[in-house]
Amino acid sequence: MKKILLTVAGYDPSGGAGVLLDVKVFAALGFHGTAVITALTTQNTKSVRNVYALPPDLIREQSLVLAGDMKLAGIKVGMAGTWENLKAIGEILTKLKDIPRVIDPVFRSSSGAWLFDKEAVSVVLGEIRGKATVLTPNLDEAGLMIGSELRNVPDMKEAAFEIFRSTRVPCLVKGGHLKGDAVNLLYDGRRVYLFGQKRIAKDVHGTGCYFSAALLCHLARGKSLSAAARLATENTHAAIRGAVRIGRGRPIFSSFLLGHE
Ligand code: PXL
Repeated sequence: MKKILLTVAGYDPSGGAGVLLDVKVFAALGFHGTAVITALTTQNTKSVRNVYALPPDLIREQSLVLAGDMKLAGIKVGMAGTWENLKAIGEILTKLKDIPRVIDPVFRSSSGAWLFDKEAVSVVLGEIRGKATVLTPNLDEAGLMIGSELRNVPDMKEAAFEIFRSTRVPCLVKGGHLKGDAVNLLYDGRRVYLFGQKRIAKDVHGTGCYFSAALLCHLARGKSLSAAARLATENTHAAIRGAVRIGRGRPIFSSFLLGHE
């Protein structure tokens, strides 16, 4: 039987990000995917129209009903929607403390729409303290968490240190939006690791979701955090190559044949 992973995230009807993408990545890497939805969005490959967060009790109920039945091998948290939802998710993460837990702190879409309470961003650090295996902010999200803009690898390193100091959770800052090559930086509380890839000139929607979902798969398979981060970086790079335009907007991950042997 396949191991079971859970994603707690938002619903993007295009399938380009959120729970639909996560479950596809889980399946491509050999897992059964389950999904608790935190918010519905209306969007297409061009932009996000609206975000409708679900109430925190509904997130609690979806998670408890599921976890009461089956053994989960790992959990990934994506878009929470609201501060109240993040608190409910925090309770779930505390209950599931013996399995790999990846938190991708999604605050804003690439097209600029807010996917989380703007006012609550700075207090997120306290809520997730000690509750995860790794945090995977992108440049923008890490910058919002520490209150300064990140432009280069030294900035990413400082941000990862500061985020680790205040959360006690290892931090991987995704550098897909850097100028020049894409470099992911991991600080696991002891060492800094860099995972670089040549930039592919393609603005793909859902790369952050893809990376954190793949990272969870490798952790659930028993890889160390640095080995899992290296593999997930490679998977994401291969997948970006294969991304396609299914609508009139940005390319998304649609074919799952590449890079998943
Ligand atoms: O890529 C961030 C993201 C995550 N989750 C959902 C989204 C988006 C961006 O649009 O819609 C559901």
